[in-house]
Amino acid sequence: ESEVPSCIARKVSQYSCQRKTTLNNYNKKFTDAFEIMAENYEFKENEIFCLEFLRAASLLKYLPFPVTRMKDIQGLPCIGDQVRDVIEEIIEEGESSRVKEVLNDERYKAFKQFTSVFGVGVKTSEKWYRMGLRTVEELKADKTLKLSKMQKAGFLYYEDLVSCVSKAEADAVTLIVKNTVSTFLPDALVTITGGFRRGKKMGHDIDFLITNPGPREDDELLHKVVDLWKKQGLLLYCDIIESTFVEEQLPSRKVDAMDNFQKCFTILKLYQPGVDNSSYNTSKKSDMAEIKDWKAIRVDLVITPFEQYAYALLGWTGSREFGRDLRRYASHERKMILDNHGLYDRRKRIFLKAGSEEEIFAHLGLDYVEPWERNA
Ligand code: 8DG
Ligand code: MN
Ligand code: MN
Repeated sequence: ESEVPSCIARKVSQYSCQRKTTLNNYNKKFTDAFEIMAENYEFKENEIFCLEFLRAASLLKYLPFPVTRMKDIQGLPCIGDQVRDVIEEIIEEGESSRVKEVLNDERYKAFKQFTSVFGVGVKTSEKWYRMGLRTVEELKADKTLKLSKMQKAGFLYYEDLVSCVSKAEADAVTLIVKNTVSTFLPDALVTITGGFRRGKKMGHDIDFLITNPGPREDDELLHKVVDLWKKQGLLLYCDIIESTFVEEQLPSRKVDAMDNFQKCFTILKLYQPGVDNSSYNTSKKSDMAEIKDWKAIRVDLVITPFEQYAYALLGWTGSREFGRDLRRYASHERKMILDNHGLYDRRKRIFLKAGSEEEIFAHLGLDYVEPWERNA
């Protein structure tokens, strides 16, 4: 008994919200392969197979040991036939022929490039692929493409946006966001969420939740913040989505619910302290391009009413898979509906209030999982 890892001695839950998943992944070889398979199915809009591989990836990220034999995955949930085949190939051959096929697939390669542009999803990629386009270079060169404002920004800042955001950059942006918000609402609470709250050292963007304790709400806050950044020349792109929240409305039962908070998807200009332009500005710069001393960074800002803050925090902290499983667990195991605004008990027909994430886990009858253990 003492030699058997606890995750095997006890039955492993099929729900990632009942598992603790840190960033120590002993099975990257497998989970990278699964994520490529999942992405390919996402491009094909096959949600079922996509989720099958994402769930398997989450499960292997949780295992506290590297899988080396088929026996290691015996009795574990979330391992379907397709997943098992890929695992078997990787164990035996060191790599999977099915994954290699995907990586060499013309459609996958094109979609992978297209969707790396901010504002480009599967639908747009499909259209461009049918037009015979294959690479981002071809997209950039094609002046006949009708682009949204978002996609235009996506191409304009492409190189910066595909290079990941570091923890140091996230810290620098946090200071800017906190400073700006506090000039308008000194008591407002600004919290970093998303991957950085889970302890990641890199991200594709930086996510913030903003709330004002107490009764006062300010619908104008977000507009004031972005207006100031605009004036300061820091705002490269901004799309404000107004709140569509309706009181008393039942939480959304969709598994991948987007919420109804007022929010803003932005691209900010972050000046980089390391880069010094001054010597270039004084010397002969006629034949010398000025060094770019800033980086474009994707920043999401979400405004929440104070009573919904804990639910918003839980939802926006992710991971995506963790959030999906929380909602699935709530509805399948507890007859409750969870979304980023609240938790509804269908048996008691009441909304359950929560002032902290701990209280939400308690409402659901789940052990608390720390943010850094939600990397499912
Ligand atoms: P990354 O940026 O480091 O790549 O990862 P992430 O921080 O985990 O992903 P994200 O796409 O920035 O989203 C953060 C979490 O927020 C994610 O678990 C899903 C959740 N989320 C919501 N609502 C919405 C929404 O409207 N849009 C997006 N993109 N994410 C949302 O709860
Ligand atoms: Mn993020
Ligand atoms: Mn985000």
